[in-house]
Amino acid sequence: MKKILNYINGELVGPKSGQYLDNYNPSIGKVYSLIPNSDADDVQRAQEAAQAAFPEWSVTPKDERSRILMKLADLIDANLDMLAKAESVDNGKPVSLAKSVDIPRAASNFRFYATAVVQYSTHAHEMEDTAINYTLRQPIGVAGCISPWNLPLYLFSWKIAPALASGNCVVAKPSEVTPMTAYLLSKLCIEAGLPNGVLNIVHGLGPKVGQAITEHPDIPMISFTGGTVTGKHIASIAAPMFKKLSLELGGKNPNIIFADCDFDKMLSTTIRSSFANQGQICLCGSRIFIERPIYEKFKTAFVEKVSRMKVGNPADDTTKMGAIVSQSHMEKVLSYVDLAKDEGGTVLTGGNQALVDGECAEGWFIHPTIIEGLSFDCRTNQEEIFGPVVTIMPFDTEEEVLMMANSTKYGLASTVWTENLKKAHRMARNLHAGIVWINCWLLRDLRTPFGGAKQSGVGREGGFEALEFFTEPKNVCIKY
Ligand code: TXE
Repeated sequence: MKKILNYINGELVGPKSGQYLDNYNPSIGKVYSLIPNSDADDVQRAQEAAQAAFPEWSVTPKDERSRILMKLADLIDANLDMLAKAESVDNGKPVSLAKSVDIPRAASNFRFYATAVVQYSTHAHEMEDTAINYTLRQPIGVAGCISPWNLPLYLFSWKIAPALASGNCVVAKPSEVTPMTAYLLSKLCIEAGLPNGVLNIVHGLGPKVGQAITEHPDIPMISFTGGTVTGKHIASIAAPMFKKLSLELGGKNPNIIFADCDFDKMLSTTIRSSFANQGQICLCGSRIFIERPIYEKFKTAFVEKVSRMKVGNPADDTTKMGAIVSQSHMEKVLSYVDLAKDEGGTVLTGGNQALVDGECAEGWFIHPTIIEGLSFDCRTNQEEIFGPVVTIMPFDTEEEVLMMANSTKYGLASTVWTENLKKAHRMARNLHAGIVWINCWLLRDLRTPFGGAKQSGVGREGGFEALEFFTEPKNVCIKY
């Protein structure tokens, strides 16, 4: 069986313990490869390699760092088909999605930061005829990057690209649920000529490898994307150590549809924003609020289209919905459908495991699910489900929908559909969220700040925000 290996000091190596974990293909429900069950010893080796590489990498001219990251981006593009297939097998997402979104976006992340770092400039503050201050932004040392399973290579590269571009070395841990493309990336790093030790990838379980990275005294910054509970745990360790922390956590995003919207555009985008990647994107809109005059029209059209969505083999180009990432996650999502029924909800379509013929007969699939009849403050509408399950609710006024939209502990993203510009601006100002999409969804400009308010996280990624996170500002004051 194929063995995934760690990438430490430029070499592909097994874990010190010699132990491996099973890695599943969720669309067939079977183990298809093995992943290192690494521990604190492997993290220590990776940290030492990164620390040793730091003095040279941190003073390598930006143009040279940029050139290597550009080459890595080119290699990702050149291997698009292979990487997309691997991502689809590992995660369960349709190969067409991996090919059009995940893998191209991973290449864009490297390309974006390879160019951003050479465009980046710092501030100067002049005190009239007394003195001039200028800000130096220096790389810090070894960065710890911990990423989740939903957009494996996409979110992994979103962290390591700015960390490397700004001159840090990295110890990274991809999710143990979807380790494959990070492993394939390590081979491309070797091919791209990334110097030994600059990037180290340690595979394994969160409580072992992730914990060891978080606790390591010589890893002074942690960039994490994942669940809010894990984020809280990481913060409780990192904060007393005064580490720099960037936390991208969960969401329970509202999708607010006014009666004056462009109905057709709204409908097709709402299908995507509800069910792309089987609803396993932290930005998916899982609570859909519809202005009462178009509630019945929306419900009929939405249910009709969603009930015809093809759930099937992710390898098939016509599949719109692939497999859920793991059996335990499928069970968690389905338990929320039971909860919704207990809370008085009516399932309009879906609500159960989908059975797929052929080689996927044992796979973990769920029909896209729409539920109505729930109050905005019930658990189903307050807790993150992170699967293909949405609720629909009518509303009458802007004040009412804002109150319901802002009622959760999360504040990641939100979507508003209206042709009224003033209303759009009002909603954008009043929504408690790090991102507001008006008449669109997941339209991403990589220069913009990305992240959430409230329990959706701390700090922002994206654009120069990430370069600021991965550098230490130093003010130099010179008296005239
Ligand atoms: O996340 P975890 P999981 C949410 C979503 C999902 C839930 C759990 O609600 O159901 O999180 O998903 C590592 N110290 N999101 O299980 O456990 C872990 O190995 C250090 C939202 O994937 O938070 C993995 O690499 N690290 C989200 C990473 O943390 C630890 C995307 C994320 O795992 C650790 C995915 C520890 N003690 C899930 N324990 C988003 N916002 O994008 C685990 N990890």
